Amino acid sequence: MMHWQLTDRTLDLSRRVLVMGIVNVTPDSFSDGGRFFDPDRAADHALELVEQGADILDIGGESTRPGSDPVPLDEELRRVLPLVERLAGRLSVPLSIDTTKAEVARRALAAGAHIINDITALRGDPDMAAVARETGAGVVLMHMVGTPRTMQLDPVYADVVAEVAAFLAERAALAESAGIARERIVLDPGIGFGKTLEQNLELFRRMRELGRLGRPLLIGPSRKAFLGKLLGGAPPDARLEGTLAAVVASICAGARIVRVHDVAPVARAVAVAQALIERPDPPFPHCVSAS
Ligand code: HH2
Repeated sequence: MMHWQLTDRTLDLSRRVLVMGIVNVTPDSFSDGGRFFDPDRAADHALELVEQGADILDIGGESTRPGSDPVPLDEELRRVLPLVERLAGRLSVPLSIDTTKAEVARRALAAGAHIINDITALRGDPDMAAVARETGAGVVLMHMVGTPRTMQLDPVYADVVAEVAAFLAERAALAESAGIARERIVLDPGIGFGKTLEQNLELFRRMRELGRLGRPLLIGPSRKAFLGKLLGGAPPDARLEGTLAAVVASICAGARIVRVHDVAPVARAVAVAQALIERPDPPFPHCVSAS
């Protein structure tokens, strides 16, 4: 059985692939910057994503698109806290806070969030591990080379999959030694974070190797630039079908959580992919079955 333990509940990852819906309260996110910057609109959008089938909401107040600059603490708090306060207690689904700052995580968790999604895998803020330990939050540890400002300049790997796997194993071990229980940790290879098109594709092709880490995997391919490149330069709003294909490929490779903008179509694709793949008898060839 595969479970993810959060502050006040446990998510069962063995039965269903979970859909994490993205709520960006930012003026500059790469695909939806500015659309939900207003707190009322962000809250409406969050409720809509839950109606569409989101199992988790991931709230972010800092864009991490390639080339982006960090947002000051006060500003990030101003963006995300009112939304967490408004949603916590009103929703049945857990809330994740997408931040690299321990103070943002601490305040969001105090306001009712359940998960810390840290794209630096606890490297960005020396206090983040303590916040996770003290609150009992679920934690997403993601692979990234450098920072969002620099990560796409010239990413070089001898073996991208082996290096991502080694990094995630090391960060998970470090988190555990800092007192964060194993059951609280989910790993993410960080699609598009310091990876060329070829390196992203190799991560998809060999994703099942990351399953050998023995931890639940979260994959975030939604509307990302690698899809635009595969689709002849399609802009973010023309990458839905590409996102669906990447989601299905991820599920086939064993991913248990997918982080996406387009919750309704992804939830439908996930339901069908799971029905196809996870029939144990006979199992769908070449895919990893959780059952
Ligand atoms: N991708 C983005 C942000 N946070 N967190 C995890 N764990 N995995 C991801 O792949 C991931 C993430 C980037 O997407 P988005 O939030 O839409 O864009 P922006 O950073 O421009 O707000």
